[in-house]
Amino acid sequence: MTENILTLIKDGVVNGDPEQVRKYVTEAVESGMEPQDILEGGLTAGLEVMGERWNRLEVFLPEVMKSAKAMKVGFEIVKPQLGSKDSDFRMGTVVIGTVKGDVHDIGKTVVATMLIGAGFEVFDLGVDQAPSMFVDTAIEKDADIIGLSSLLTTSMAIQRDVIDLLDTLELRDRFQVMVGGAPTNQEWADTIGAQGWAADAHAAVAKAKELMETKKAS
Ligand code: B1M
Repeated sequence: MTENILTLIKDGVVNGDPEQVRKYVTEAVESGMEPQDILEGGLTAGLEVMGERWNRLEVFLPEVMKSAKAMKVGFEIVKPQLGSKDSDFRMGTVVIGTVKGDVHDIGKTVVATMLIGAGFEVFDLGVDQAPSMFVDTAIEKDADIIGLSSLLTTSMAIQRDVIDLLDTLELRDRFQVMVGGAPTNQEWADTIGAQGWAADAHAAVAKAKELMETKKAS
């Protein structure tokens, strides 16, 4: 049953069919399935298929956009299940966004939602954001962590620009910087001097908690 419904969700994303996604994600939620499993085993799995097809030149931009839209319909349904319960307790404050030149927002939004679920206060700037936007908002919100998402090899350099701007403004010690997104890795994070890197949303939550410990200890 679980396998079946996840396959139907995945196929709905692959086919860019929001109604199929809505129907089976709702069914999965109502049956008590873990939101994390729906997200990873169904919704994200569908987009991964599209990424592989794109690499093989089997699909083009309009199909991928349809799939991304269908995925978002499903994500909106599981999102409340991943989000935090009302609480005054805050793990820390994160300003997150996708960097300038990059409009991929799904992974960043998943990370933001998981951080909220883990008790962080999150300010999501959206996509295509300039370094100054991250830094200004982090100052304004007195953030602990700046989270930078990049899905393109060409936009990765903007992650470095944010760190350079913090250096220029002598704010490097005030914020922990976490980077992520498909083309990034630990080596890249080390190269640009980011304190954290995470491969996926699970790892991002664990890393954010670790960065808070580091911050408290310093
Ligand atoms: Co684009 N795209 N895309 N795309 N797209 C990729 C990223 C690509 C790998 C596809 C490919 O060629 N195989 C490729 C990038 C190649 C590269 O540079 N290395 C690519 C390209 C080239 C492009 C365009 C340039 C295509 C064109 O126009 N010719 C263009 C660029 C537009 C721009 O940004 N300026 C483009 C456009 C698009 C769409 C608009 C059609 C659409 C985005 C829709 C949207 O986001 N609203 C789209 C999509 C959907 C994809 C793929 C298929 C799926 C991305 C996704 O949402 N994955 C993608 C191929 C792929 O990744 N397999 C591809 C699901 C998501 C849950 O995973 O985003 O990886 P992901 O996020 C993960 C982790 O990376 C990590 O955790 C997340 C959750 O687990 N993570 C973080 C992400 N951010 C993090 C931040 C953190 C920590 C972890 O800390 C702060």
